[in-house]
Amino acid sequence: MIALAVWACARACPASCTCTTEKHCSVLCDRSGLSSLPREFPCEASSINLDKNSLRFLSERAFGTLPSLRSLSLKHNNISFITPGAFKGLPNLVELRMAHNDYIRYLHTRTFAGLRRLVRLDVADCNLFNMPDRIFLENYALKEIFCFQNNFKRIPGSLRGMENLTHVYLERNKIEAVAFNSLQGLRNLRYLNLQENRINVIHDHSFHDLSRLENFYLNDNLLSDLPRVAFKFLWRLKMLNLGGNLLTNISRSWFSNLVELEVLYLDRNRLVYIEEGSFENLTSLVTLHLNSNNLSSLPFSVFEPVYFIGRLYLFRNPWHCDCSLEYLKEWMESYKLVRDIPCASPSSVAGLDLGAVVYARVNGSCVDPGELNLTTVSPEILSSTENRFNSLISKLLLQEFRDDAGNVTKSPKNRTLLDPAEGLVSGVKRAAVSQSLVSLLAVWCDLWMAFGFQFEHVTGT
Ligand SMILES: *[C@@H]1O[C@H](CO)[C@@H](O)[C@H](O)[C@H]1NC(C)=O
Ligand SMILES: *[C@@H]1O[C@H](CO)[C@@H](O)[C@H](O)[C@H]1NC(C)=O
Ligand SMILES: *[C@@H]1O[C@H](CO)[C@@H](O)[C@H](O)[C@H]1NC(C)=O
Ligand SMILES: *[C@@H]1O[C@H](CO)[C@@H](O)[C@H](O)[C@H]1NC(C)=O
Ligand SMILES: *[C@@H]1O[C@H](CO)[C@@H](O)[C@H](O)[C@H]1NC(C)=O
Ligand SMILES: *[C@@H]1O[C@H](CO)[C@@H](O)[C@H](O)[C@H]1NC(C)=O
Ligand SMILES: *[C@@H]1O[C@H](CO)[C@@H](O)[C@H](O)[C@H]1NC(C)=O
Ligand SMILES: *[C@@H]1O[C@H](CO)[C@@H](O)[C@H](O)[C@H]1NC(C)=O
Ligand SMILES: CC(=O)N[C@H]1CO[C@H](CO)[C@@H](O)[C@@H]1O
Repeated sequence: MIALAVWACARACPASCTCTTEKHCSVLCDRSGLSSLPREFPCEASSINLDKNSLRFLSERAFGTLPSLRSLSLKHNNISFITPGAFKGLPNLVELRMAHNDYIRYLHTRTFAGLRRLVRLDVADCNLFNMPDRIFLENYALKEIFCFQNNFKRIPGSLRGMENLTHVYLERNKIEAVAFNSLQGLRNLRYLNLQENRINVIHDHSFHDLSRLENFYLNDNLLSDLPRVAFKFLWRLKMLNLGGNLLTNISRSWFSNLVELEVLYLDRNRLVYIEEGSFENLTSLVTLHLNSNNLSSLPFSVFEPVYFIGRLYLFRNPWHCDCSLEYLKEWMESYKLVRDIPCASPSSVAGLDLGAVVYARVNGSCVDPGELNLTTVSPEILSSTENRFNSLISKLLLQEFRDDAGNVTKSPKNRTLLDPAEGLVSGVKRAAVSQSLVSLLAVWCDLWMAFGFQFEHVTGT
């Protein structure tokens, strides 16, 4: 034994355990095949580890009186009943871990009686259905509660008013709603995890008291809407995860006060519409996840007046790559913080990444890529049509149509591409297609045959 000064720790060491005295008296009884508790522990014990045994039952004062005990771990046993007052005699216990006891199910109001110094409680994965409202009445010091992976259908009422709580883990339960008073009084909460529940409604003012909250997980629930000012008082919020819900519209009122928010997840929803100014007050934002939604446009005005230059995730959306997205292309090029913006429309650029779309300019203003309508053109031409060329062709077409309308303002360089070069294309039904279109396609085919690879290079792919 290392230190004779605390020999008592070793002396009363239970038969199936190891006791170490390196700093404090630690009693290690994990994986020892215990089906009941040892009769006695060293009275200097500072921590006891009983993980991975087959304990089934904790009687009153199950551990006797251990005034030095600060940490007790009972994870991965088969405890199904805890007698009220089981932990009496442990007045200085700071940490109690009981996760993964699959048969606990219910806890008596006086289960944790006497644990006045308890800071950390872990009852994750215990098949709990609820906790009595007054169960934490004597646990004034409690700061962190791990309750994930249980069967709660609502946020336990016992948490209400626990002003000293800083971390609450309630992920992977069956919570269906957040009532207006569920989280009342949690003024020191920094971390709240409600992910992977079944929350479909959040009542007004539910988060009213969470003014210190920094990390908030609401992802993978069933939310299709949020109260207008849900997050109004969450001034300190740094990370908000709303991914994996059923949101379709983002309201400008939701995030209007989140001036410290750095990361916002809105991925894997069904977003089609983001109201103007929705992100305008997010002056600390570093990352915005909008991927895997149903967005076709992202008006610049959603960011105004803040010029957002953080990372922007936009992949897996059916983007409509007209001139309204040109600013995003510029962001892609100037900041390298945006990438993967697949265009679903207009058809002339469908399948291209926004980064590969070349916007034409007429007299300085951007010209939208057009819808391609080549149904009147022969199949051979259609089949040789490549997406990357569609972009270019559509622009040339547009330019040509403008010329037809009488506003010819091309530079000589661009103009030369439009010089007539008839007769090269066979199979085009001239009757249905304008003369200029024919000449254009002719030039295109000509160029394709002659300079295919160089051209491809020029179009920026
Ligand atoms: C665990 O406890 C439950 C209920 O008390 C019992 O049905 C089950 O057989 C026990 N499992 C083991 C491995 O002891
Ligand atoms: C919070 O902690 C303080 C100081 O330890 C204590 O006086 C107070 O009663 C606690 N509040 C609650 C609701 O337990
Ligand atoms: C979403 O926004 C669109 C466009 O403003 C509107 O027509 C629609 O009613 C909104 N849907 C919801 C659920 O608010
Ligand atoms: C942004 O903050 C300002 C100042 O607090 C406020 O007037 C404005 O309404 C906020 N914007 C939004 C979209 O709520
Ligand atoms: C995407 O939005 C369009 C309307 O803009 C709608 O017709 C379509 O059903 C939506 N798709 C999904 C998967 O929600
Ligand atoms: C192009 O710009 C010039 C000078 O700004 C202007 O005079 C002309 O009307 C413009 N033409 C078109 C087609 O917009
Ligand atoms: C394409 O042209 C054909 C024949 O002119 C017309 O019937 C069809 O509606 C057009 N399609 C589009 C998408 O404009
Ligand atoms: C062409 O330019 C004239 C003025 O220069 C303008 O009135 C007209 O709208 C323009 N037409 C098109 C199709 O841009
Ligand atoms: C006036 C005009 O459309 N100029 C364009 C000519 O082509 C070059 C390269 O494709 C463009 O950068 C110009 O804007």
